[in-house]
This record gives sequence, C-alpha cells and structure tokens, in this order.
Amino acid sequence: TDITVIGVPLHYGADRKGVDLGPDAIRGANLHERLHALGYAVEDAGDLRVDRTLQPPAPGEKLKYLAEIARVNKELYAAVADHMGKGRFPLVLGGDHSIAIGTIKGVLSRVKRLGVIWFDAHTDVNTEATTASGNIHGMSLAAVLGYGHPDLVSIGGTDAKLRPENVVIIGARSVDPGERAFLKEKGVKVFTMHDIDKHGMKQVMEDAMAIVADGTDGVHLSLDLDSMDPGDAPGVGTPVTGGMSYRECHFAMELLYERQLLVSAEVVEVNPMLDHHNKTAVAAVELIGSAFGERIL
Ligand code: DIR
Ligand code: MN
Ligand code: MN
Ligand code: MN
Repeated sequence: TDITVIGVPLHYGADRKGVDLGPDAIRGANLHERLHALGYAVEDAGDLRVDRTLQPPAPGEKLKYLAEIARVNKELYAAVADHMGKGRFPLVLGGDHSIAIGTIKGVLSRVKRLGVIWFDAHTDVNTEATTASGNIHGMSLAAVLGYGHPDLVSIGGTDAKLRPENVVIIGARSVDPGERAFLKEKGVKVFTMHDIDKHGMKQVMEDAMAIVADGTDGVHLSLDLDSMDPGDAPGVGTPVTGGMSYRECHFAMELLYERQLLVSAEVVEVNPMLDHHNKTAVAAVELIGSAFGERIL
C-alpha cells in the first residue's frame, strides 16, 4: 500500500480555534517516520487551503460557516477521489470532524459499497433541524448518510451513498435527543461505552467488523480523538469523561489491522492549543501506527 497524507486545517465545523493546527501537530509527532518504518511509501499532498478571514456567524445560526465548510469538503472529496483513483490509501488529517463529508464522499466515488467504523464520544448525526450548537462537525455522519442541508448532502454527487446498515459507531457517550431518534430510525449500530464495559473491546470490535465487512468492498476508519478518554487525549475541543482507555483504542486499531479491511482513514479533532505537550497528537500517531500494522514483537 502507498499512502497519501492530506491535511485539512479546518476549525469552522467545531467553531473553536486550534483544531486547524491538528495536521501539523500530527505530522510533528512523526507520522511519516512511523509509517516509513512500517515499510509504506508515503507521499504528503500538503494541506487544503482554508479561508482564515471569515466573520463570526449570527447568534442562533444552525449551520455555522456552511459555505466555507462545503467548499473545503468539495475540494477534499476531489483530492481523495483522485489519490484513490491512483490506487493510493488516503490518510486525511483534521481538522474538525466535518471533513468526514469530503473524505467519505471521495472514498465512495471509488468504493461503492463502503463500510465505515466511526470512533467518537458523539454520534455526529445532527441536522440543522436537531442541532443545539449549530456546529457542522456534529452533522457529518448524517450528511454522508444523505440527511441534512443539500449543500452538504450533495457534495461529490448523490448517487454513491453510505448505507446505515454499513456503519458502526464505537465509544459513544454523549448523544443528543434528536440523534438518538435518528440512530434508531435509520438503524445505525452504536457500540456505546456501556457495551465496551460490558463485553470488552475484543468482542465489540469483532461484532463491529462483522457488520462493516458484510456486503461491502472496503472499510473507512473515521477516528475522532475525543473517543479516547480525556485523560489520555486532552487535546480535543469537546472532551467527554468516561472514554476508551489508551489501551482499548490501541487494541482496537491492532484488531482492525489484523482483519485488513481498511481502504482509507481520517484522524480528526486533535487540538494542539488544548493539548498537553502534544500528547493527543502523539496518541493519534501511535494509533495510526497500530492500524497500519505496528506490533510489539
Ligand atoms: C454535539 C457535539 N452533539 C453537537 N458534537 C461533537 O454539537 O452536535 N461532535 N462534539 O464531535
Ligand atoms: Mn466527531
Ligand atoms: Mn466527537
Ligand atoms: Mn502499537
């Protein structure tokens, strides 16, 4: 596998500065060196350009910074589609989680029947009708499933669509009322922290991978670092206590590698301005290492 790294220094989806510094913090934690050591050929496509000059939205706005988020995601869609078309593995560095729209639509243009494993403290299935925050990073999974504002849903065209039965969310512990209804109605499988406590990460990952591998031609990993416990990953904009331990996350990534399902991945919500000594970016790179085959012996 040849890997292409794409940085997306976008913070508008979280409406909180610092997460735009995520791509360089992750690179700075020796991402390339780590992947090279595992034997991969890595090319870095650099960062997509983001307008830094936008005025703050009006109070109560339900789709904050929609135009710029849609524009950047369209570019990301095209970049991911392009690199995948050349047979490369796209590794996208966020940025906030709204970039999952561009990444996943790009992957869907090459892998029609796609599974998605979404690690997150949240479930990101709000729409402008249910959001309390107006932050689009809480709407990206709904958008790729075909729900939400047309400017988000239509990115990369609407023929290739992610199907709810091919998605699993792992690590959830903060779900809004509207999201709860959405997940139930659409039938998206969620493995909450309760499930991890009860069954253990090994069982959860076996069940999750069986779901996303069933009837699909490849799986995308969407890794929101706030899925990890804030003690292990403090550098995130919306920390929620009671998350997956460092070991649980690490083990989950190792199990993912063993099954050889991944065709693409993204790592999001690393915020160096809130971090302690780049701990969260370092953890992100260690998790990527495990997902790409790093082993102790
Ligand atoms: C919340 C938080 N559900 C929202 N979402 C976050 O704003 O829609 N997602 N932080 O990562
Ligand atoms: Mn998220
Ligand atoms: Mn989250
Ligand atoms: Mn490891």
